[in-house]
Amino acid sequence: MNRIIIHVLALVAATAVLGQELKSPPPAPYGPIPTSRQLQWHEMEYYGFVHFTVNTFTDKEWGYGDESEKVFNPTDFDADQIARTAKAGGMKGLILTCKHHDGFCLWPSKYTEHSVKNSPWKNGRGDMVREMSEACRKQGLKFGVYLSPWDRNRADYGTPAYITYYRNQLRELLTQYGEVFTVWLDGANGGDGFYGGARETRKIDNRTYYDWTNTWSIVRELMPMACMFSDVGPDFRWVGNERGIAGETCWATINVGEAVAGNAKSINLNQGERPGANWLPPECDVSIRPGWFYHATEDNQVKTPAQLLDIYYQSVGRGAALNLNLPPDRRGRIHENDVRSLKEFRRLLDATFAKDLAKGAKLTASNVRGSGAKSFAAANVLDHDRNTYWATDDGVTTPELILEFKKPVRFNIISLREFLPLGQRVEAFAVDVWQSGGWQEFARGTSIGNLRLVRAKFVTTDKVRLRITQAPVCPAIAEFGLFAEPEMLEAPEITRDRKGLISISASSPANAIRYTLDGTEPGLKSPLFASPIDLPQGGVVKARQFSAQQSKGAVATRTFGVSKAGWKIVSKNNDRILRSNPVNAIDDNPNSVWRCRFDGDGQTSFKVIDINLGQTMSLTGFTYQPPADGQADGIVDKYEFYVSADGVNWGAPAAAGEFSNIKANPIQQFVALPKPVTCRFIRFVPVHLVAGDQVAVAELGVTIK
Ligand code: FUL
Repeated sequence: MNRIIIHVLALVAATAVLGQELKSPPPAPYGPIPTSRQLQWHEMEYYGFVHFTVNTFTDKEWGYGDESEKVFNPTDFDADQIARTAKAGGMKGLILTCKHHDGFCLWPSKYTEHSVKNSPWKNGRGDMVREMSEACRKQGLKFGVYLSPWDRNRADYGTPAYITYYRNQLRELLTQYGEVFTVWLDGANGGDGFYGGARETRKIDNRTYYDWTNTWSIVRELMPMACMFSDVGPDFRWVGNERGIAGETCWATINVGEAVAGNAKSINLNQGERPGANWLPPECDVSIRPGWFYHATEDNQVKTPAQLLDIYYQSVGRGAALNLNLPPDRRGRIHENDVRSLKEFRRLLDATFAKDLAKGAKLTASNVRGSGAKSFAAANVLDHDRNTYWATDDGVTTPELILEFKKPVRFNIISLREFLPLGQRVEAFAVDVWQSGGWQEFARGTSIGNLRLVRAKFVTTDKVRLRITQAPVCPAIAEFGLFAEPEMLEAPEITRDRKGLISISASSPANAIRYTLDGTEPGLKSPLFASPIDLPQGGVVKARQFSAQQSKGAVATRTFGVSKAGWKIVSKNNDRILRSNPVNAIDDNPNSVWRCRFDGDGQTSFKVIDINLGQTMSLTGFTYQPPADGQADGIVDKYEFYVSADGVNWGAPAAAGEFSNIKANPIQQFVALPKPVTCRFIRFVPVHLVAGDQVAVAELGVTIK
């Protein structure tokens, strides 16, 4: 009897809810909407890359494809340490470079000999893809695969046979290693390579050669919930740079049109497009170090926790996903410096987002859909559930929501999320705070999408107002939060002037700066910075601020080559130098750029930049820094480097080669000479440019023994 009553009551309740829902159905979706696999991917927000291959042992960013399998020999590979580091850093998954452009496979593929099976690692019996996938699962991380389409090792690259090879490998990866959350399909292709000994340049038509539609269908068949990356999807897109930064306005939608991977110039990858025909949200990929692969020379250039936070706010905080690369070193472990930085980054994130100050606020919405229907109530924005949302009646596109607090709250971050199954709806919003009896604008923005974090100056208030200021349809807001970052002193700025003197500047004169020159972290016992430091041989400078209360700030690190104080440009070919001053190339200021005419391929004897170093030195390497203005024009990607005792006799190049991946990642390039050379003059010869007809040099430098 009782059971019947309960059933009847349940039925009555259900009908009431249904009745209310029928009166106020959910808003109709707007524009393109995400698939269920994209929704799953959106929830990840932050995961990592693991770049590991022969490059780790040859100190390259792009292997040529002719590397012997014998060079691949990690001395202490530890998949668990890598996965643990990622987990401790807050990541939700890891994507391994199972095969990079050099073609070397980290698993014993049955389709090639160019793999771990012919390496000394575990006497050829190891399988790194297996170890990494298992270590990820142990840590509760999802596992993803990077399988480079460009293969500089294969003799058949460029022919249909290679496509069959590629697809066979993809099948191996998707059938032998359990669940895969992402398949990362890179668009890079620099043309030349080993190609089974042909050593030539092979141009493929990236619109047709790979026949992507049929490769994608393999992924859909074998791993239906895996999301695929390329410049243009099909599931998520590249953000257009390798700095990890999405546009301030960043739409999940875009018009793919005719664009293909490696050929997506026609569309705005960084900001997306609105209106856009495709739901294709961005992933921000960036390395924790300057390069994608481990180089010991970059041990002091690991991004600081503060830099990682800036990236987080400009990627995850703009609706994109963050894919942060952790490159294992030659042991096969994540280096201590990277572990330390990542851990502190995670601590700062947790300290910020563990407590939502909006919780408990009294809410007043200017409108709630269906005369206040519970399923669309404003309270849904505070429940930390991305599947419930506040929505307004159709036609109410610019509503307001007021949060009132019993006790004032102090915060500097707001967070907003839309209910993605209904599409990206909001085009602009603002947040006001109640100050001295009136509303004052605290922040404003455009796109929201998966997440929008606005980081501003701290404010204390007892009333906050969210205003949706532009939307073509009624909004559907899943979350609204208020957070406070732990206060942290910024890293000081370290600069070196033309005379070679190093200065360190504090953000406030009340703070003390302490520094080290031996690569260790500055502490309270480290020397105080009082006057410019002379560092003629170059080296590593680390510095941080201490407040009057002795609380310590973020560490700044800069690595300097030999001081350029006594250097002179002695190129005779001034007729070829365009208006900018050649000194810009040796003034230690990467923001000033020397541009001069370039005569193109084959003109390798053309002296572009000759420099008198002012004294005889024993050089171990040189550096070339391209401009960081985001323009490909003028960036050198093939070079020759000469040395001379007298500036007259030069001989054969001391080094020649490519600056690989410099187009997508225009960072300072370091070239180690095969053996140290004694000289007083150096000559840098650009042999090929990424684009344009003017060479651009932000800085040239040298390293010595
Ligand atoms: C690029 C590649 O060329 C780089 O080497 C790196 O793998 C990066 C993530 O993608 O396109």
